Parts: sequence; C-alpha cells; structure tokens
Amino acid sequence: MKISNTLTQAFGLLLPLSAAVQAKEYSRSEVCQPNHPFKPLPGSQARTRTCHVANHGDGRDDSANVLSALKQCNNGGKVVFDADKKYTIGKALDMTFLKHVDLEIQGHVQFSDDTDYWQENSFKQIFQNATTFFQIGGEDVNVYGEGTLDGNGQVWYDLYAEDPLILRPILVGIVGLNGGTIGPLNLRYSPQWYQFVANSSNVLFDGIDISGYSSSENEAKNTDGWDLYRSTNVVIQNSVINNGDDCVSFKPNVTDILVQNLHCNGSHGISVGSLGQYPGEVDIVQNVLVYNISMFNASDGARIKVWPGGSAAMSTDLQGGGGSGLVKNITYDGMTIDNVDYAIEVTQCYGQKNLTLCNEFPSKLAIEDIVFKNFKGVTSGKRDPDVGMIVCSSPDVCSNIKASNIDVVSPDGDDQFTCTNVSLL
Ligand SMILES: *[C@@H]1O[C@H](CO)[C@@H](O)[C@H](O)[C@H]1NC(C)=O
Ligand SMILES: *[C@@H]1O[C@H](CO)[C@@H](O)[C@H](O)[C@H]1NC(C)=O
Ligand SMILES: *[C@@H]1O[C@H](CO)[C@@H](O)[C@H](O)[C@H]1NC(C)=O
Ligand SMILES: *[C@@H]1O[C@H](CO)[C@@H](O)[C@H](O)[C@H]1NC(C)=O
Ligand SMILES: *[C@@H]1O[C@H](CO)[C@@H](O)[C@H](O)[C@H]1NC(C)=O
Ligand SMILES: *[C@@H]1O[C@H](CO)[C@@H](O)[C@H](O)[C@H]1NC(C)=O
Ligand SMILES: *[C@@H]1O[C@H](CO)[C@@H](O)[C@H](O)[C@H]1NC(C)=O
Ligand SMILES: *[C@@H]1O[C@H](CO)[C@@H](O)[C@H](O)[C@H]1NC(C)=O
Ligand SMILES: CC(=O)N[C@H]1CO[C@H](CO)[C@@H](O)[C@@H]1O
Repeated sequence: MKISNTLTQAFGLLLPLSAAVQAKEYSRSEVCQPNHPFKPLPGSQARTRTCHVANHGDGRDDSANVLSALKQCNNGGKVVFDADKKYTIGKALDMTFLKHVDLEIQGHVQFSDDTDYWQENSFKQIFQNATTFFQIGGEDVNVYGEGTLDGNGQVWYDLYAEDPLILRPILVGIVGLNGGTIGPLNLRYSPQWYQFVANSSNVLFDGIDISGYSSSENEAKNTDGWDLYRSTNVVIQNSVINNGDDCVSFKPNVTDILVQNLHCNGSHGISVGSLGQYPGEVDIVQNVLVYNISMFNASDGARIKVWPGGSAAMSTDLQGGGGSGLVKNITYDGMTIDNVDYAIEVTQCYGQKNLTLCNEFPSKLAIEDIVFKNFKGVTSGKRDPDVGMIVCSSPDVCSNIKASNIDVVSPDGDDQFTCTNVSLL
C-alpha cells in the first residue's frame, strides 16, 4: 500500500509499522514543525473503507465516477484514484458535502480543455472574479498522493493572450472546509491561481509541489501558489513552488496563518494584499508568521501592498483604493533570497505612482506591528541602489515596523532602503 510521506511520518509516531495504517487517526498538529499552528489543528478520524474511482481512460469525463465513489465512501472512507490511471474531469465538481473522508490521488487527474464549458460552469467565487474547477468543503477531509492534478493550462494561457476577460479556473478550490490536510500532492498547469482557500479553518497544506510553464510564447500568468481569503488557522509548509506570481498571498480577512519551509522560484514573493482596493470594505490580515523561506528569481521576498485612501489606477484593468482595515502582527523570520528585486517591499501607495497624491489621501488601512528579521542573500540589482522599500502614506497609519538582521546586498554591493513616513527601528 502506498501512503503519503506526511501521513506515514505521523502514523510512525503513533503506531507500530505492522498496523493497518490508514485505519488510524492522526494528529495534524504533530506534523507542523518547527513552528506550531496558532491554534491546535483538529485530528483526523480513522478511515475504515476504501472506494476506487473507475475511469474511462480515453478522455471521456469521469466526474460522475468521482461523485459516486465519494458518496459511497464519505463518512469514514478513502477514495482512491489509482496509480497509472488517467482520469479526465469534464464537469465542475461540487464536493462541499464531504465529512471524514480521504481522497488519495495516485493517478493523473486532468481537467478537460473545454474552455467554453468551464467558463460557463466553473464555481464562481465572486472575490476578484475567481472561479474554480471544483470546490472541496465540509469537515475533516484529506487530499494526498503521489499523483497529479493537471489543469490543462496551455489552452487557457493561449486564450487569455487573446482575451484578458476570460474566466480562467483555479486548479484547487478549498471552500468552506473545517479541518483538513492537503498534500503531498503535485499540481501542474493551473489556468491561473493554483489554490484558493476561502471560508476555511484548521487546514494544513504539507508537501505541495507546484509547477507548469507555458510551451507557447503566451506566458502562464497570475499563477499564485495560494490565495487565502476569509480563512483562519491555516498552515502551509514543506512545499516547492515554481510559478509566475505570488508564492503565497493573504487576501482580505485572513488570520492566524503559519507559513514555513517553502522554496519559491519565479514568484512575486509572500504577499499580504493587495488590500483596501474597494471603498466601503474592511480588510483584515492579522497574526501571520512566515518562517524559513528560500526565494529565488522573484520580484519580491516579503511584501505588503495596500491601496491609498484616494482612487488610483495601477493599469486599465487594475484600479482601486479607499478601502479600510488593518494589517497587524505579521512576522517574516528567516528568508534567503537570490535574484530577487526587493527583499522587502511595503507600500501603502499601491497603484498610485504620484506620491504627492498618495500622501494627500493617506491609506485608511493601517499597518502595525510588523517584523522582518534574519534576511540574507543577493538581490537582482534591478532596484539599485535599493534592496528594499517601506513606503507609508502617512506616519499616522503605519506603526511599529521593525527590520533587523537584514544581510542583503545587490550584485554591486548596494544595500539601501527607501523609507517614507516610517521610522525604522
Ligand atoms: C463564504 O461565506 C460567505 C458568507 O456565508 C458567502 O457569502 C460566500 O459566498 C462564501 N464564499 C466565498 C468564496 O466567499
Ligand atoms: C470582473 O470582471 C468584470 C468583467 O470582466 C470586470 O468589469 C470587473 O471589474 C471584474 N471584477 C473584479 C473584482 O475584478
Ligand atoms: C472582513 O471582516 C470585517 C471585520 O469583521 C468585516 O467588516 C468585513 O465585511 C469582512 N469582509 C469580508 C469580505 O468578509
Ligand atoms: C527550511 O526549509 C527547508 C526547505 O525549504 C528545509 O530543508 C530546512 O530544513 C528548513 N530549515 C529549518 C531550520 O526548519
Ligand atoms: C525558476 O524560475 C525561473 C524564472 O521564472 C525559470 O526560468 C526556471 O525554469 C525556474 N526553475 C524551475 C526549476 O522551475
Ligand atoms: C502575533 O504573532 C505571533 C507569531 O508571530 C504569535 O505568537 C502571537 O500570539 C501573535 N499575537 C497575538 C496577539 O495573537
Ligand atoms: C533561477 O533562474 C535561473 C535562470 O532562469 C535558473 O537557472 C535557476 O535555476 C533558477 N533558480 C531556481 C532555484 O530554480
Ligand atoms: C501629482 O499630484 C499632484 C497633486 O495633485 C499634482 O500637482 C502633480 O502635478 C502630480 N504629478 C504628476 C507627475 O502627475
Ligand atoms: C506627515 C508626513 O510626514 N508626511 C510625509 C510623508 O512622506 C512624504 C515623502 O517623503 C513627505 O513629503 C511628507 O511630508
């Protein structure tokens, strides 16, 4: 029997090797190392039945097979996508009814390339027009295996180049899940963001491997690793992310998040925001610990981006500003960078190039109690002589931002920071 590394390790702590491993419960909190989750994660109940997902294997839609296996094995079972089998998902799968069930992905699961169908039928998540191929929600759900979820992204990368208003589905939608472990798992060729986590709590992502580049001249855009929204007590750890946008992004109303031991390459960094884009909305990101990150070939290492109080236009399809809220108690501890434009970038003038205007209408979104420590490495030199910047729109809305033990230089040996309206300690 094949079983994931994490689960094997966890069971190893609790059980003699000869035991029927998949039948025992395990502790999600135990596998969070070296930092522990903000709140203990609920354990996972024993799984006592196994269902195998049948496949056509010839490109015909297998989504009905997935649903029937889930219905059979929900409430205490395990649903297996067999190794060496290819599954095609041609219909949007609503899996928000799950409870105490595992999805073991050993085979190759590919989403169909019918862009018309998916734009019409993918799950509309409203926030930033996000849509997902499927949504997993419920209670105590684990998704893991040596197999792959494949978003068939190429057709989307090419279509997006023709029309930037198409709705590109997110590969993994975790929506309304309380208690779960996702990973180890391989995620490939997502049409846009790889994972969207909303309305969820007590979820551990462990051992996610992300990659998928375009093979045409049309880049794979907006391929964030994770976007967290309206969620609390989430852990993301031990993962490798090769992508072209945020490695991890904390969107509105995300609290108690631990991110540790990631290798990110090609990204826009570990980002809070953007926040404050919509007037009348209150966005909160509070209690985040980001620990031990390796950041390669990126625009940013640690990043906090907040819109100013007045309206600003980043580009024709990205405008905003005027929303309120709070970014508080965010710690970035331990980051090694190589070929990164800014090791640290904090801005309350996101989207507003005219700093006079930004200062005239300071952000209504305060930034407080931020720590950056133990950074080392070499930037790309693109921002020479700066290696970082901390730009607040007014000293009244930025307080207690500390940077210490920042051992970062550019290839030329520069090591400056631009700081406005903030006193660095
Ligand atoms: C989350 O829950 C809220 C409140 O029930 C609901 O309006 C929203 O559609 C849910 N999903 C997302 C992605 O916000
Ligand atoms: C969603 O898409 C519509 C049309 O494509 C666009 O006008 C709108 O600004 C988008 N909304 C967000 C939140 O991005
Ligand atoms: C975020 O939380 C604030 C404060 O509780 C609330 O006012 C706001 O409506 C929430 N926003 C979303 C998108 O859930
Ligand atoms: C930091 O993360 C890397 C994986 O990116 C891991 O190999 C290493 O053991 C971690 N170090 C600590 C101190 O946890
Ligand atoms: C790392 O990112 C760079 C720049 O995006 C890319 O060229 C390279 O292939 C990536 N490395 C891996 C191992 O994917
Ligand atoms: C702030 O975050 C740290 C982790 O960096 C955590 O230990 C602490 O409890 C948080 N503070 C509050 C008030 O939640
Ligand atoms: C960074 O990008 C360069 C050039 O594309 C590539 O050779 C290198 O392997 C990348 N680093 C990582 C860690 O993938
Ligand atoms: C920036 O805004 C100020 C205040 O409105 C205005 O006087 C100035 O011309 C603007 N600068 C540029 C470069 O647009
Ligand atoms: C209130 C205050 O100190 N505002 C300053 C913010 O930073 C800009 C740019 O350095 C200054 O011009 C403002 O005086």
